[in-house]
Amino acid sequence: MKKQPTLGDQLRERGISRRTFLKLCAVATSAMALPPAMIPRVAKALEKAPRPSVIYLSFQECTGCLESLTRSHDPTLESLIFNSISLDYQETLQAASGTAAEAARDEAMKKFYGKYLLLVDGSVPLKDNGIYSTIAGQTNIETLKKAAAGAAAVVSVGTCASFGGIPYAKPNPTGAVPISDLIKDKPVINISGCPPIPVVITGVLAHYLTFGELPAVDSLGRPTAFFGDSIHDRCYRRPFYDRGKFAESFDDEGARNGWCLFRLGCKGPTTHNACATTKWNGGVSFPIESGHPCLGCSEPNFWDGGGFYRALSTTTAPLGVISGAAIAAGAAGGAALGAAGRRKRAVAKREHHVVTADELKPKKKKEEQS
Ligand code: FSX
Repeated sequence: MKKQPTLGDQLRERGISRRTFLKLCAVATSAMALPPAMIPRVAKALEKAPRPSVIYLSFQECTGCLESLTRSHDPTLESLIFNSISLDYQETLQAASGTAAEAARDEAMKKFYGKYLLLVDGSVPLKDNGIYSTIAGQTNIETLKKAAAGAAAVVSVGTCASFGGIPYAKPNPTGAVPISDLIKDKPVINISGCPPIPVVITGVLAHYLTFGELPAVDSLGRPTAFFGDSIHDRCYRRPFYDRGKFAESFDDEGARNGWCLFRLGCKGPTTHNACATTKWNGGVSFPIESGHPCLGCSEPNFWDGGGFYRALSTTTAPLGVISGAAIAAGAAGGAALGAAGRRKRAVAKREHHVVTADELKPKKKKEEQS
């Protein structure tokens, strides 16, 4: 039987030098959020890695996820991924159309049965037997179940595929559900975000290429390397929050001084993603750095989670009370998060609960209370 060429064989065939290969490995290592000491191990694993077949399906979505992936801000990593996988079906990118496209997908599914990686973006409509989204006469439910049956693992790309996203928002007219509601017998990883961060998608793919398995995930099935911290945890405006300095409108002194956007509705404290560290557009910036609050697009129910410009805490207490508390906390010399608040935040971070500013505010010292 003919030996399948490894990734190393293929890169050599394309004239990629050892030096360039090691550079690619360094980029992939950093994209996987691994320390530089891992570069030799990554190089060894990638050298021997087989070239996996990837089938990419799109259901109820806006194509923002694919736009994001193809604009990965690291062209080196993007080319590594696209050179290293065999992208056997992707409706938007493939040259084939009509029957030929479906035939190519069926062929790849047959040839690599049990081995291909299935990427899916968009949610799946269940209402009225799934008639609200069909491709080539097949409902999304049928297409997904058929493709997932032969997949080694499934990657839900974007919030629609991970948690339902926009189609799932009330009143959810198509009965949309996320992929993990339908696929129970395969590993499913969620790369949420509307759209997801390109380097997070490529980082997960690089991990799969290197180690032949999906990376470790959090309680919502997201890779912990990228979703382990909240935006608030890593936000460069965090010191202003801790000192109780908030922008009150988009054009006030606070906004001009780059103060915390919490009172303008920032969902950073309850949102887990890597925007504050990887940033967007080649590491240029991210929404908060551009002066806009985080919308919380990588969390479940983000459309139905309250107004984008309403402060998180207003659901549990009047804004004035919260602001007063936060400002009082700031006056306490930057130690806004008391021990109880820190404990609460640590538990919330671990379990991804929603924590309001009320719960984070420091408890009054005993002598102050008496
Ligand atoms: Fe959803 Fe993606 Fe938002 Fe759009 O494919 S996560 S609507 S960016 O395109 O699915």
